[in-house]
Parts: sequence; structure tokens; C-alpha cells
Amino acid sequence: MMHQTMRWFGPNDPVSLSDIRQAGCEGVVTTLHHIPVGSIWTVEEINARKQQVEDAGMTWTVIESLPVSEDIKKQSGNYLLHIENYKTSLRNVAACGLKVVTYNFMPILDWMRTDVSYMMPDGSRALYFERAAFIAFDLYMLKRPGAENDYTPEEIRKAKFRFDRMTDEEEETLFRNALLGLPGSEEQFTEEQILAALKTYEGIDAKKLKQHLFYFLQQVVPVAEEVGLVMAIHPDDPPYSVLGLPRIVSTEEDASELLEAAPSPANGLCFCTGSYGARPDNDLVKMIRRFGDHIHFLHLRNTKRDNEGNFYEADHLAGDTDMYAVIKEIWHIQQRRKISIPMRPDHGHQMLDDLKKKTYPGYSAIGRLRGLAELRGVEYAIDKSLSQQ
Ligand code: DNO
Repeated sequence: MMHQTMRWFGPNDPVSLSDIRQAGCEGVVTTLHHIPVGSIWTVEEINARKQQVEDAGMTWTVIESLPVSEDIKKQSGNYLLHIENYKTSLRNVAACGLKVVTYNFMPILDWMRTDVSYMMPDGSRALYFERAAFIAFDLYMLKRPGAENDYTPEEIRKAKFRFDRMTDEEEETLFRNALLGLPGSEEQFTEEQILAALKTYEGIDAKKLKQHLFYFLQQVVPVAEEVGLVMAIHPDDPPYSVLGLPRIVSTEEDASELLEAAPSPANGLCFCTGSYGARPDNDLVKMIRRFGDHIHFLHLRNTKRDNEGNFYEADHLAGDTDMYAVIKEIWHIQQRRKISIPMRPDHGHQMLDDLKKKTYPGYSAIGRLRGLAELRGVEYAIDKSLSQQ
């Protein structure tokens, strides 16, 4: 069976370790949010956090994330020092007995949604990516130079229509939501700051960014392998270029190239069905089968797409991804590899008492508990029927 976990944002997370334990988790996924990106994680800091998790009756199973600095992504400034620090952090993490390290290679922005409180027909609230609103943000709020070249005339027309009907308050909310995936997003960013950050990626296209990723992997994967860790790269969310930034972990081909760039069992994927699944051309079951030996962590989440490029986060067993087929494929991999792959229910709706609380977008307790319980049931049933055959 998969190793069941939930993400915990540390001592300030309104969802406590005891909540996570009661959801039936054996493990916790967390990070040291207070350590600046690029600096070394010391054994003392890692052990202190590990102890907190263990005192609550669980194990700290996966680090999400050990973040990669912008300098490393751009090969600018202090990148060589940051890579050395990353290696030291990996050694320290392994010395504390941790096993899986998740990271991403998305420039500047991590995930991106236009609405974090999208009303579902049952009254719960979900995360939503609305393409026309996003394009309106890019063209008319951020006013990114050259942005109009990234969209079709039809898309621009729809975005303008959408923007012209937004109230000031809706505009403000959209601006805030679109930037929530920025590190330190509790601060208020200005248009100028974002445009300045985007400008630092001038001259870095997808090909170049891939070279930077591959160089990083060739440096750190041998260290991970030596100390008995596995690395798990999180895909782009959503899985395509945004705001003119290159995004390079979006497709089956991307995943295969990065695995080949530093061949090792330690070079692996965080297989996020929500991120890869937002693209109709990603065949998730096929990808899981192909990359099975390199899947070290699972984010199980479902999305519902439409033809306009919009998607919302559906219930875990609804949406476009056939979760039964996904979990069945994972079941086979676990049998073959004789392991329990760590998983977490990725996101969940805000529902019931969640609606009265302020949690990290997507990370309310009850919505995730519902997702986990449903996923756990699917795996249980698959395990019962397949192990008897
Ligand atoms: C969003 C998350 C991502 C993920 C990072 C991993 O909910 O899945 O922010 O943690 O991309 O580095």
C-alpha cells in the first residue's frame, strides 16, 4: 500500500500535526520554510523539525521542497555556491535519516491559479485556472511587454471582454491570486517588481533552462545516490509556459529527457497527477508505467478541463484523470519494486468547517481528508482484488 501523508506547513499551519494524524497519515511532508533559499540546512535544524513530527506519532517522510535558487535556474550570481550548499544540505538531510527530496525548476513562479475560492455546485470551494482571466491579468494589469504575441486574437478578445466587466475588487483579487505561487506571496508585490523579475529571464529560453536543470542534476544526483536519498522533481503547474517564462517539466518527453540527463535511480519524479493531468496530451497511466522505477513521490489530484484552457480542481475521484487506472498502475509498480511509495492527497476543496477557516489555498483539513479517504479506499479495493488473483 502507498505510504499515506499530508503536507504540513510547519508550526504556523492552522492544520495541526494532530489533525494530520487523525486523517490516518503515517507520514508528514514538510520543509524548513525559515531557511533562506540557497543556504545550508544544518543537521540541528533538520533534527528539530523531525523530532516535532515524531512527537506527533508520524515520520517526516518527504521534504517538499528543498528549493532551488533562482541563481541556479539562471546560472547567475552565486549559483556555484548554491549548488555546493545544496549538496551539503543533501548530506545533512541523509544524515538525519530522511529519504525523499522534492524540488521544482519553475522560474520565479511556482503554481498559478486565477481563483482560489471557486464555488462548486455542492457549495464547497476549489482552485480554478480561468484562461481569459489569466490573459487579462497578463495584458491589462501586469501589462507585460510583448504579452500580446503569446495569445491568439480570439483569446485577446475574450480577455478584454472579461477584463472590461471586472469590478475593482475582482481585479485586486485576481492580481493577488495570480501571484500566490510566488515565494513569499504573503507580501504584496507590485507590477514593477514582477516585471523586473521577469526581465531577469531575458535570453533564457526552454533549451537553456533545460541545460541549467541538467547541469544541476549532474551535480547533485550523484551526491543523493551516494548518501541514499532520492530526488523527485515536481512538474510545472500548469504544465506550460506562463508570462513568457520557459517551463520545462510539463510533458512525458520533458520527464524522459531529465531522467536521461543524469542516469541514476536517485534521479526521479514527484508524479503530480494534477499538474501533468491539466494537459490532455499527457497519458498519465502510460507515463506511470514508463517512469515507474523513477517515481519517488505521488501527488494525487484531479482536474477538470474544458476546451478553452480552463480547469478547476475536481474531487479526487472525479475529473479527467481516471484515478482507478492510476492507482492500479501504481499498485503494480509497488509490487514489482517491493516498496510503499509515499503519496499525499494533493489539495482538496474547502468544505464543511474548512469554509470558516483560513488555510493555505488548497490545503484545508477536511477537503484533503475526504480526498485521502477516497484514494485510500480505491487502493484498498484494488489491493484486495489483485492480491487474491
Ligand atoms: C502546490 C505544490 C507545489 C509544490 C512545489 C514543489 O500545491 O504542489 O507548490 O510543492 O512545486 O517544489
